[in-house]
Amino acid sequence: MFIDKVKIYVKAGNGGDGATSFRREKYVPNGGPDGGDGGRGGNVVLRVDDSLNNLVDFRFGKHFRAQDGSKGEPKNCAGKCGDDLIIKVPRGTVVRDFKTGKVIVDMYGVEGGDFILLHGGFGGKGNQHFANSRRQAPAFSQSGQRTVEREVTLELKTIADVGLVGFPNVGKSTLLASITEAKPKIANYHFTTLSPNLGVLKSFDRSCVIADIPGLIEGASAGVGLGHEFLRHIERTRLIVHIVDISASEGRNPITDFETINKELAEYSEILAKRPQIIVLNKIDALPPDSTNISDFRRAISNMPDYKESPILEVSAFAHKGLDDLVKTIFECLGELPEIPALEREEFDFDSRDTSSLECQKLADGLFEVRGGLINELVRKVVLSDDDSLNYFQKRLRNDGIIDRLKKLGMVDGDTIVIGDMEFEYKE
Ligand SMILES: Nc1nc2c(ncn2[C@@H]2O[C@H](COP(=O)(O)OP(=O)(O)OP(=O)(O)O)[C@@H](O)[C@H]2O)c(=O)[nH]1
Ligand SMILES: [Mg+2]
Repeated sequence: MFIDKVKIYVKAGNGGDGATSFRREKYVPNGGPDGGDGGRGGNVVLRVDDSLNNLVDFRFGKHFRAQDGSKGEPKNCAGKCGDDLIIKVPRGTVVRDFKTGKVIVDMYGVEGGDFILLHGGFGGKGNQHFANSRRQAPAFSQSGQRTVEREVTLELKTIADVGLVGFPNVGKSTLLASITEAKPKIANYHFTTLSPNLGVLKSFDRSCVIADIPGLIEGASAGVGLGHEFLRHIERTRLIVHIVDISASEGRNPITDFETINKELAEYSEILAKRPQIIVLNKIDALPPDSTNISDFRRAISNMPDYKESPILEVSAFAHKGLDDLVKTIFECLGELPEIPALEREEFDFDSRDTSSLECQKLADGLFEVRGGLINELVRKVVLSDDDSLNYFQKRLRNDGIIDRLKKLGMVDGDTIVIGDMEFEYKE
């Protein structure tokens, strides 16, 4: 089974809570605070694995959660950090935010092969940090930072230098098998190839990767046949080898075939349609002796401004004719073509540590609730058992516009505000 697009759920680990504890020693009746910090939550890390060429491993396991950090402990012992969760992906994987479709990372361009997709939450501070001259026995500590789950899509865009395109049955797979060590399925019916095949073409000290994809037909862009989804796998190629059955063994006109495929390429992507092409006229062994197909084709191409400079080669993939010239031409063309760059990250906020969402709601008369990352962070940072902090907290509620939003919902003096598992009264 070939899977090249999946949606997965990812969550970095929560930070561990800080500990509240006091030293206990013989002959020391009131030991000072010694609560250790919570551990950091594990990161979600994407790692390139060059032995993978498919996303089939994601078929069942779609939820990925890194380990939470452990709680802090007495005696100033910090909690253990959560383990990172490593997700292995093929090199050509493009990762997008599911909701916006924006690119988070193109693993093709990741140096070293590891990318931190989501960072684990910070550990909370233990009570030892909150002691000062006025407050010698702080009975509170900070909670760890909570992380939220995100949805991302993984999309494989195979990495190859050359892409083979053409109608079904024109001999794409036969050509791949003739010039590389790949052993694709070859048969005399349409859509023999159901998923991309890769082969490495070697000639003296040079080598390149060739991708053979399922055949296209008219209307592929509208989903006819196998559709044009597989063109994703030749998007990164620098060169297209466009194969035509010049013997017209199935009764179609080779010139129209050529135009139809180019039209489908353009429907998929203007950029792909402009990629340089080598035109391969295959099945010359099957041409009737008096056929004018080759000269007709060459004449037609010489009148197509976009293609008249394209090399045209006459071959028989089946009978191994003309293949040396083709291989030579492929390397000559590739020598002049730059690498296709990796996709750039698109600017947008993508973080496991939600510190900005805010939801205000009226639960009942005189009862209002505030939820979301913004308020969670505020609660976490402000130590509520401390009077100074409580004042600061109310000030922040005012400054961040939360009080105004609640007032718009009808809150008045004396009403109750619920935040997480605490409640307090609103005073004008
Ligand atoms: N006579 C002749 N037949 C060929 C040649 N190349 C391929 N064929 C035959 O054409 C048929 C289709 O070949 P494939 O290589 O499977 O064609 P394809 O383009 O990969 O087809 P799909 O995977 O269905 O898109 C097979 O029966 C091949 O033996 C050739 O040069 N000459
Ligand atoms: Mg094939």
